[in-house]
Amino acid sequence: MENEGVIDTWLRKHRLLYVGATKHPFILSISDGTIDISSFKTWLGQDYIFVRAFVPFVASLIVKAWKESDDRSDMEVILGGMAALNDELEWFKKEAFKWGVQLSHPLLPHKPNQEYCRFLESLMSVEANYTVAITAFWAIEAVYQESFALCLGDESRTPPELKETCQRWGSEAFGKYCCSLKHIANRRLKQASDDELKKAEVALLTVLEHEVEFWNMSRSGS
Ligand code: HMH
Repeated sequence: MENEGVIDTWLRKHRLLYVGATKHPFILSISDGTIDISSFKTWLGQDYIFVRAFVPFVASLIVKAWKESDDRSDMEVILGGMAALNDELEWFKKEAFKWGVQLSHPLLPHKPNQEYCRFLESLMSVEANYTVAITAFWAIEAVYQESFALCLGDESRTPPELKETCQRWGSEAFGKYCCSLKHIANRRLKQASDDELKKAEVALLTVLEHEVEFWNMSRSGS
């Protein structure tokens, strides 16, 4: 396909892993209504920790976009994502209170979460490449978008008390934002060197693997 971007080519190549991350049993259990609420609570607490680490990652992307991007609108799109994270952290606190989940001490990241956050940190360094980091950023957001959108479909039996969570990432607005990120990543990848392309593809795979582990962790509670 002439107009197909690099990302769609990679998603086709790594389809099984992508499906594993976006249609994980944890998500399927939300959408069919069989979710064990203790798994949801584990996910909620752990994702709050993840999102806190995600903020400096997005901040580092704003710096990279400002320094390196050939398109001014990149920074505005990323800044919009950052603004949404401000809201998101407040939402986590409210939601945690609702479910009786303790977000302060002694909430500690489980190993898969720690490893995922460490990966984010590696992409935050000044040496980390903008194209590679924006590709990872898109993948991180897209997995949640696709996963939670599944829980909002007509066929889904998502428990009403989890609808708001699914709406956060599964909404059309979040979908549009992910499209903007994909557009930026594809534009950069089109001009990238072979070395950058290789690294960006590895970063995409690494995100998908971490996402699968994150769902596994939420499901098993450890
Ligand atoms: C683990 N991946 C994880 N948490 C999130 N909140 C997102 C992606 C999307 O922001």
